[in-house]
Amino acid sequence: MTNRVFPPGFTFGVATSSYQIEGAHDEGGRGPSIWDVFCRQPGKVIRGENGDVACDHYHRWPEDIGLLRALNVSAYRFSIAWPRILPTGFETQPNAAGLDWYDRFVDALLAAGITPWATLYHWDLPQPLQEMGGWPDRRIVDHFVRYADIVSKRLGDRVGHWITHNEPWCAAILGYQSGEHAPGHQDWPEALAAAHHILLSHGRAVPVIRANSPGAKVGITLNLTPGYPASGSAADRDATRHFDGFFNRWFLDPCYGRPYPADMVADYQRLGRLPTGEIPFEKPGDIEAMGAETDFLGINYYSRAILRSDTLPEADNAPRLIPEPPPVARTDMGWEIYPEGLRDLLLRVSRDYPVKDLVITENGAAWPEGPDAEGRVRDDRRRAYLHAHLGACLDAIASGAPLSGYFGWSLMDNFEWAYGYDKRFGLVHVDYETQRRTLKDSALWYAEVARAGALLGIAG
Ligand code: IFM
Repeated sequence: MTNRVFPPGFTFGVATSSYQIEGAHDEGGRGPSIWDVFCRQPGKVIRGENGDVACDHYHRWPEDIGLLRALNVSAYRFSIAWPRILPTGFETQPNAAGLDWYDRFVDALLAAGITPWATLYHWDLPQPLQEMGGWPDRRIVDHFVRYADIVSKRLGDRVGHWITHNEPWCAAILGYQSGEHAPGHQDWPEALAAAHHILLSHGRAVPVIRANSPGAKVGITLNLTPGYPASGSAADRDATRHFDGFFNRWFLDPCYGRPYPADMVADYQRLGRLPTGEIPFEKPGDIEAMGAETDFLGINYYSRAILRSDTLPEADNAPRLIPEPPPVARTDMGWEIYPEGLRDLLLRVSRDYPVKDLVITENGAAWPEGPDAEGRVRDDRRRAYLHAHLGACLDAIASGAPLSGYFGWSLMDNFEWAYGYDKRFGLVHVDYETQRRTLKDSALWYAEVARAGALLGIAG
């Protein structure tokens, strides 16, 4: 049993992103993003839902800052909508109304005693930049750096924590390979080029942000998923190696100045995802630029993967040591609940990479509970999920991981991308008809944890 008290100064926060909560899609001079366009294509998002209104945070932000205060969080992670700042991406002058909105918002957070953590890119690319070619086109790097420069110049005197990108794996792979996310392409070479340009734009933006925001902490957020072989067979171990390379190392290695993992380059060449020979999108100096020194690594953790080889018939493989997890141990997303994976991941990243500081920038679970007859939201499963994962954080800290903060996903129910409004990740329930917000039981419990700086029990 490890100490159940968090280290002094540990950051307790909650997180959101612009497209998922803001709404006001055509107000304040905002231009269309790839998500506005994607949502309007039939069959891409459940029931054709979109972020036009979402949680109407653009108008209701004072009330939402009240929610943050009720949660006792010391930090709030939000993202800036690129098309509010540069509506087409190509303007020479930024959109004043867009910058003003975030300026006021940051001032109000600070006045409420809440530290702003700003993410520059959480997937809402201005649509005209996609028409130029989007993330697979190398010119996007300069566009992102210019956008990062504009925003950090304006807010850098007050925002001291910057995250360049949220989950490059999702933006590249879901956006350009599986097509589940905007812009909905299905093309491996595009996806790998997109990943490269996202990571390069991160590395190039880091010194620009530092110059505009002296003393700021700058980092990137990766979604990492630890893989476990289903058995000790060579085939399952190899499947796990490949999964880890695809999901984790392809992104972690360049962020720490290492070339793309050689085993994965070979796999991608063998699978026809990369041509043989030189990596076509990588230019001299890119790896050094991508490895720009950061102050922290943001990790989003939700679940693990259990890998069973598909190169062997089941009967020829070794017996499973890790059985398929039962359906009951999953969230509404179908993701296995596996808090030990968070501890393992934190320790593995601290061992394998020269990280100075780790922050869980997202962790949470979707379940559908809404207010009962008394107006109370009894979301015991979410509370238990948070309790177990915060416990895993404490275990990792006790074993030496340099973890300094935890942001629950999400402040409130919101637009869950291709799942629309079906999946509710919020600590605060949102009634989308009335926009009424209700703190769930998990929020009331998390507020006490944040106040005490200790992992309180969940009985009762
Ligand atoms: O809602 C998303 C978020 O935008 C990025 N990370 C995962 C969350 C849950 O799917």
